[in-house]
Amino acid sequence: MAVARPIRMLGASCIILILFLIFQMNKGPTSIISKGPKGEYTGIQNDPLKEPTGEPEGHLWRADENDYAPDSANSARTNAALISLVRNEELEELIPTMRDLERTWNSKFNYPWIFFNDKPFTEEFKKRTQALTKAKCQYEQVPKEHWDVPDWINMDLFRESAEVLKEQGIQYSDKISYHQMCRWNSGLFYQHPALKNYRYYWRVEPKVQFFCDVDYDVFRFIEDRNITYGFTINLFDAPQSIPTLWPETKKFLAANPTYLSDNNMLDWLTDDQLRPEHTDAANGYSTCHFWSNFEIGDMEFFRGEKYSAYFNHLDRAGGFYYERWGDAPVHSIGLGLFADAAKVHWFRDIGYNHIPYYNCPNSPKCSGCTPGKFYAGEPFLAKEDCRPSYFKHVGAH
Ligand SMILES: Nc1nc2c(ncn2[C@@H]2O[C@H](COP(=O)(O)OP(=O)(O)OP(=O)(O)O)[C@@H](O)[C@H]2O)c(=O)[nH]1
Ligand SMILES: [Mg+2]
Repeated sequence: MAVARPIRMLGASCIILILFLIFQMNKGPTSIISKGPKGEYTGIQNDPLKEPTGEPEGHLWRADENDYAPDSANSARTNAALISLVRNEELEELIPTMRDLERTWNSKFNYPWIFFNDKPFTEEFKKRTQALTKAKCQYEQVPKEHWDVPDWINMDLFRESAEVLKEQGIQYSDKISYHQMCRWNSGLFYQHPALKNYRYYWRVEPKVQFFCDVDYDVFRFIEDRNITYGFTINLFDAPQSIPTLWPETKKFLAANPTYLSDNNMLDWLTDDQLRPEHTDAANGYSTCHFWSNFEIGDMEFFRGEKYSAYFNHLDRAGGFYYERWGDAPVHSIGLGLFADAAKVHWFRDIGYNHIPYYNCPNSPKCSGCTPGKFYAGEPFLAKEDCRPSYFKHVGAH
């Protein structure tokens, strides 16, 4: 018996619809990562920064409701400072950065700026930076014993290792001051006498940019929530710069097993799924880190027994000189092991750039960057984004 044509068409449509629904149901959630022809990670997909971003939840301290006058003895400010290690020669690059941060945030809250240098600051540096803010500026020299290469470092070995790293394309590996800077930022900045009475810091580097109006006191925000550390960008590192960092870390952990936090971030530190060859080359460490040219944190964490002992262990091992350990992986591993993961905060609302990467939220408070754009430059930079691993293992709080 012949079936009428419209009925045949209807039947076919139903079958196609059912097949489509089955396919959709089995497809699983949309992936956050994109992959290349060999299945390799090529960058984030569906960047959460494209979704509208507002202010964080809960009570926020505002400049129009509280006393944030620069000279007020009873101001609402907590004991915190903006800190910057910088050279006199970087003044022209620091000025636009200071202007950005003053315009978007600090002109409302007037936290002091403290500048650090291994050399004395020039009068011009002092005059021109103080002119950019109503807040107090302080100029400090790094103590010689914090900056000098420690006496247990063999300089011949340093020079030989630097050559090898240079051949591997590791930037600044033969520049001794770069190693000194990384070591100081890893374990000595918070020991500077000028920071003794401060608890919270916001690290600022010359040349970085800030894009969004932030209308709440970020230091009060982290204090109220007992946040240990805040970041904007999560990146992979060059494994050749840190081959023995993870093996040294494992030795330290084996000797101090009780130091590990109950709610640690080991899964993120040791992820071997996103870029397995990186984890392999770094001997078990994914190389994922908080990009430390931006950090807002609680120095009590770094001054505490666990991180101090960890830094001293690493310092003695020599990798700040024989390799090119950066303060970013060292801080990040310290936090990942000893801090409570719930107390690490992604400042998704603070629009930020340090060449070549961005944290650019989709918010009417921001201008000058493209929401969700992670890098400027060659497309290979996309795969340096480690956020998919961080979101997977730690979350996006
Ligand atoms: N006073 C002083 N500051 C330094 C020295 N080396 C680096 N810094 C500062 O330390 C911070 C990090 O140095 P950068 O040269 O920016 O290192 P980086 O961010 O890894 O490299 P870039 O990608 O070139 O920015 C910056 O705030 C510099 O101004 C130094 O020898 N003396
Ligand atoms: Mg820099």
